[in-house]
Parts: sequence; C-alpha cells; structure tokens
Amino acid sequence: MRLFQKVWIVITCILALLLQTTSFFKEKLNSVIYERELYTNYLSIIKDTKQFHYDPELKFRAKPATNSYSQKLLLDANRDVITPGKENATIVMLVRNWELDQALQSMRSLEDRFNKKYRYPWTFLNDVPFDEEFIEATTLMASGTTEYGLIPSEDWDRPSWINETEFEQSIKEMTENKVLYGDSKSYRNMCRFNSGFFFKQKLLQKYEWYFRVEPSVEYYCDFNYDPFEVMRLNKKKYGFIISIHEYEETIPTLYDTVMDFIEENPQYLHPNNSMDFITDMDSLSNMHIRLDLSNDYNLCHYWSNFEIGNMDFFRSEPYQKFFEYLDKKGGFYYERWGDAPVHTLGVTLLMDKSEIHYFEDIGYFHAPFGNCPSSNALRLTKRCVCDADAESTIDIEEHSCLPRWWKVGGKTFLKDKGVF
Ligand SMILES: Nc1nc2c(ncn2[C@@H]2O[C@H](COP(=O)(O)OP(=O)(O)OP(=O)(O)O)[C@@H](O)[C@H]2O)c(=O)[nH]1
Ligand SMILES: *[C@@H]1O[C@H](CO)[C@@H](O)[C@H](O)[C@H]1NC(C)=O
Ligand SMILES: *[C@@H]1O[C@H](CO)[C@@H](O)[C@H](O)[C@H]1NC(C)=O
Ligand SMILES: *[C@@H]1O[C@H](CO)[C@@H](O)[C@H](O)[C@H]1NC(C)=O
Ligand SMILES: [Mg+2]
Repeated sequence: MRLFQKVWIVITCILALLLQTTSFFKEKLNSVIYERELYTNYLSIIKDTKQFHYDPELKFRAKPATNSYSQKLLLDANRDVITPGKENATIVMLVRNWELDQALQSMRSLEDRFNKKYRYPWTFLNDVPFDEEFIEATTLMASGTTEYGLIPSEDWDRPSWINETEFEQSIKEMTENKVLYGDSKSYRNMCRFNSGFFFKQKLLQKYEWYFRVEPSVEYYCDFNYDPFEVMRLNKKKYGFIISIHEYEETIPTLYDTVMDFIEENPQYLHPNNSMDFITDMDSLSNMHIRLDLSNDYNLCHYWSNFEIGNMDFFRSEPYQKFFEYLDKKGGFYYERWGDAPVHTLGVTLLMDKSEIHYFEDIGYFHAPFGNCPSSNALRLTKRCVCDADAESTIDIEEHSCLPRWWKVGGKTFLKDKGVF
C-alpha cells in the first residue's frame, strides 16, 4: 500500500470517529434539554395545582398513616386461596329496595376485594319487606349465604312519647336553615335505629361481629387478611377508617346530654377512655378553620358508613344505658343526632382506647371522602386502584380528625407489629 493510501485511511477513520462523537453529544445534549423542559413544565403544573405556602403550623401536622411502611414489595402468595372465614361475624347492610343497583355495586366491590375468599354471610335489613328482585339479585351477588330482616316498627318508627308539635317545629327550622337531611323524617328514624337497634335485630343476635356496608361504596384495595380475625386476636372492638368533623347544627345539645349522663353514671366512664380525641382543640394541620364551638366537643366523629365492630359492646349495659338516656331526651327527633357521633361518643367514653382500631390500610370510598393508603408499596401489593393525592383522600385534608386520633391512640400500626 502506498503511503498516501495509509494516510487517507487514517484520516477517514479519525473523521468518522469525530462525526460519531459529535452526533452522540448532540443527541445527549438534546435529550438533556428535553428533560429539563419536561421538568420545568412539570414544576409549573405542580405550582398551579398545589399551592405550597410555608405555614409554620404545618410542622405539627401528623404524617399520613402508611408512611411507616417499608418500601419492600411483598407478594401475597395466598392472594387467591379461599379460606372460609371462621369468625362469628356477618356483613350487614341497611338498605331500601330502590337502592338495589347501589347495593350490588358495594357488594361486588367487597366480594372481589375481601369476601369471596372468606364467604361471610350477608344480613340485609329494611323497614319494609325486601322485594323479590332485591332478594334474587343480592343472593346471586353474595359468595356466602344471605338473610333478609324486617325491622319491627318499635325499633324504627318515631316513639309515641315524641312531642309532635316540637318535632314538626324542628323539621321546619332545620329545613329553613338548610341543614343536611334536616327536612327528612325517615333519616331521623335511620339514625336512631343505627344508634340503638341494629345489633338487637333477630337476625344479628347470633353474631358477635359486624361489618357495616352502605350502598354505593367502594373498596379500593385487596384486604389480604380477615379483619374480624385481626380484631379478635388483637383485642379490638371498634374499627374505623375515616374520621371528620360533624355539622354542629345537627347535634346542638348532644354533647351536653352525654356529659349529663356521665355525671349521673360515673361508673360507666371507662378509666382508659379516649376523651381527649373529642375534646382536643389544637390546630393540628394547616387548618385555617378555627374551631368556634359552644362546648368542649370538637365535633370529631368516626364516619359510621364503614364500621367493623363487636356488637357485644353495643349490647353491654354501659352502652345500653347510654343509648336509653339519649333516646329519652328526644334529640334524634328534636334535633337530628346522627348515629356516627352517637357511636363515637359511646365508644370514646365507654370503651378502652386500646380497643379502638384505625384500619389505615383499607382503601375505601363513600362520597365525598375516601381513604387511599399513602404507601406506594402497599398500593401495589394490595392492587389498589386509587389516588393517594386525590382531593377526596380525606386524611391529607384539613377536616380530617385522624391527627387527633393519633395523638390519643398513638401512631402505631398492627402491620409494624408483624400482625399482617
Ligand atoms: N331501609 C331503609 N334504609 C335506609 C333508610 N334511610 C337510609 N337508609 C340506609 O341507611 C344508610 C345511611 O343512609 P344514607 O342515605 O346513605 O345516609 P348518609 O350516608 O348519611 O348520606 P349519603 O350516603 O350521602 O346519602 C344507607 O345504608 C341507606 O341505604 C330508610 O328509610 N329505610
Ligand atoms: C308539646 O309541646 C308543646 C310546646 O312545647 C306544648 O305546648 C304541649 O303541651 C306538648 N304536648 C304534649 C302532649 O305534651
Ligand atoms: C356468636 O356470638 C353471639 C353473640 O355474642 C353468641 O350469642 C353466640 O353464641 C356466638 N356463636 C358462636 C358459635 O360462638
Ligand atoms: C390504655 O390505652 C393505651 C392506648 O391504647 C394503652 O397503651 C394502655 O395500655 C391502656 N392502659 C391500660 C391501663 O389498659
Ligand atoms: Mg351513605
């Protein structure tokens, strides 16, 4: 080969190499610029949707519940194995015939996420007889057995000793003041029934545990365990997911009435009660709402559309006396006392606080609020379909009472103790 040929080959090689590297760097540079653009764009979107202002009070806000989970992904090898539940328990739904579609939606969700593996029986309750269509469809939707109960009139209807004049007056005033369900007579029956009578129904007497379900709710994640069993083994008696502030205009005298009851019956107040949960007035979050209340009740209550609990607590003497006292005062009709604050006050004052359980890992939605576990690992392994940052995710919102619960009940999770 001649010299100039060798030189030509070397020069060509160097040129090719140079061209190669410049195009490589150019590409690299372009992609960096592109990523930066994306990031700037992303930041500007975030800035528009989330207004992060520095707020000194934010420092004291408790972290979302599931932060304590490790990020390790644990695949549940048994996730499709059927192990029929052995607990003395039923799933209970109070529902009207015309709510069939909504009832089926809730059933489908709970069956898929939990009950198809355990086949706990369903108990349906109604103040009028269930129709054939309702019975047929719900029977087919359930993985286990179903039973249908008719609520006796004395457990549902307005008692004769309620003064009609005062009752009509309350309906009128609450309707004028646009209080939620203030105009509804049946809603008042429902609240009184759920406060003092559901656990006395004939069909429920044979059970110790209940899981309350309402129409149109959704369970976002797999359960991965039997909550009845977890509660029994861990000596829990009342389990909740969502807790928020109640509308004060529905319960103006409830708290004072409860305090009168405790004053007259101090023996029923549990020595290890969780009174602080309902009286703590601290501003825990970036709460711009200042609590301005007429008594010591901060209006916190466990939302009762989801409950897993022990009915023997409600059947016990302390709760029975507590309910009878409230019932005689007539506030279910002269005001519009809800079963959620009534259950909450009962549980708070008459139960050991170590028996109350926050189900932080159950994804749940009842309009307009829900709970979506904040741990990404948990959402993946439990096959959750929900958005932990959605506005409906209550426990990152300021009207949640969860931080108050953590202050009182302690921020410990069964998961951390290796329970499930
Ligand atoms: N059988 C029967 N069930 C009722 C009646 N009123 C309410 N319920 C049920 O009681 C539960 C609570 O009633 P909801 O209407 O859901 O009341 P809420 O949860 O406070 O409010 P929304 O869900 O927002 O309407 C649900 O399971 C209803 O199906 C009634 O008059 N008869
Ligand atoms: C009902 O209440 C009204 C107004 O408080 C009172 O005038 C009336 O006597 C009461 N009726 C009964 C039967 O007690
Ligand atoms: C289930 O619980 C109820 C209520 O506590 C009780 O009466 C019943 O005997 C229990 N059944 C079984 C099989 O333990
Ligand atoms: C009271 O409840 C707390 C919180 O759950 C618990 O740690 C404690 O052991 C209970 N105290 C008594 C005396 O049972
Ligand atoms: Mg509801």
